[in-house]
Amino acid sequence: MTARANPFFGREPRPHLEGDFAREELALAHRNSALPLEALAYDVTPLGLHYTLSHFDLPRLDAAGFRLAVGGRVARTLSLTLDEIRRLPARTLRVTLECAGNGRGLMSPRYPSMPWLHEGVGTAEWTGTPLRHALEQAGVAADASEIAFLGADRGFDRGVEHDYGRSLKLADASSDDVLLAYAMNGAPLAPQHGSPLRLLVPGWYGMASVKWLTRIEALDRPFDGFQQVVGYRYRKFAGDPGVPITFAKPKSLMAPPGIPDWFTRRRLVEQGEVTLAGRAWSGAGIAIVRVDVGVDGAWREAALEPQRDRFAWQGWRFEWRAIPGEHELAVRATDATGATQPLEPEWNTNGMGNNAVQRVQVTVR
Ligand SMILES: Nc1nc2c(c(=O)[nH]1)N[C@H]1C(S)=C(S)[C@@H](COP(=O)(O)O)O[C@H]1N2
Ligand SMILES: [Mo]
Repeated sequence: MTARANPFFGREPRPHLEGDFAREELALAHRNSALPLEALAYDVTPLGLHYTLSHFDLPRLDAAGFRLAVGGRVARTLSLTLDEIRRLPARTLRVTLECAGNGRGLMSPRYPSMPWLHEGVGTAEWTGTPLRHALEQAGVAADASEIAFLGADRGFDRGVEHDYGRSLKLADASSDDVLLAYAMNGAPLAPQHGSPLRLLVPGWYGMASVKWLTRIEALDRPFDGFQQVVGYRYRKFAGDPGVPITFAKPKSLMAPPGIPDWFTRRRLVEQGEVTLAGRAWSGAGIAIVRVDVGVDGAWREAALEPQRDRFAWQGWRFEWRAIPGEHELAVRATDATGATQPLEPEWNTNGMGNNAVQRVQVTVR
C-alpha cells in the first residue's frame, strides 16, 4: 500500500463533526440505503430493503465475460468463469449482515462518513460455493498464511488510492461457511450487492464480504491493503494503532410500534396491549440467549426464538401494557458468551461497532 498526498483535502485528517449533519453525509446516506425498521417484520429481508454500503462507485461487470482470477502463492493460477463457479458444490446460508459503521451517526463527536443510525443491517439467503473449492483447485502453497480478496471498485480514502480489498487468515478462509456468492434470496446479485460475484463471510461485520470480487491472492505475508490496515480498526485516539474489526457484536432492534409522524418519525400508540417485536443477533455464529425490553428504564425479559440458522438473527416479542403518556422503549440483547449491549455508545475515532441499545420515543393515547 503506497500512501500519497491526499488530492482532495490536503494531508489533514478530516475533523470530527458535531451537531447538524453535513451535506456530504447526506449524499452518502442517499447512496447507501438502509433497512426501514418496519422491515424487521421479515425474517429474510425482501430484496431492495436490505441495507447496502459501497465505498466507491458501483462497477458495472458483465456476467458473461466475468472472470475470477486466483493467484499468488498457488500451484495453478485460475481464471474462473461464472458458470465454472456455479458448477462447484453449492450452499445456501441465511446470514445477517451488518455494517461495522452502523450506529456511527449516534456517536458524538461523529466521524465524517456514512452516518448510519440503526439501519445498516439485513438478512438474506445467500447462495454460492464454499471458497475452499476454488482454493483447492488452485492448490494453495504451504507457505501461504492469508488470502486477499479484491473488488473491481477503486477510489481514494484519506489520500490513499486503492481497489477495495480485504483478507482473511487461511484457516478462516477455508471454512465451509465462507462463500463465493452469486445469488441473494434466489436471484442473481443486484449491482449494489456485488454483481455478479462477491465474497460472503458470515459472522463478521460487512466489510469482510468483498463485493464485485475479481481477484483472489494467496499471500505468504499479511495483506497490507488500506481497508485491512487503516480502514477497519477500533481506535481510541488519532494515531492509536488500534485493533482490527472482525466479528459483529451482539445487537437487537425493535420495529417501532404504532404509527409514525411523517417528519419526526415519533410514534403514536393506542393504550392497551401492544406487541413489541424485533430481531437480535451477534457475530461469529454465537446465539443470542436473552433479550430484555426497557420501558421507561425498567427492564423485563422478552420471549426469544431459538437460533435456527447459525448466522442469522433471532426474533423476539414482548407484550407491553401501554398506558397514556410519553414513554421511552429500549431493547438489549445478550449472547451466549455473556456479551451484552452497552447503554451508551463506546466511542472510537471512526464510529465503528456501535451496539448501544436502541431507544424509541413513544406517545401513548
Ligand atoms: N468491493 C467492495 N466490497 C465491499 C464494500 C465496498 O465498498 N466495495 N463495502 C463493504 C461494506 S463496508 C459492507 S457493510 C458490505 C455491504 O454489503 P451490501 O451492500 O451487500 O449490504 O459490503 C462490503 N464489501
Ligand atoms: Mo460497512
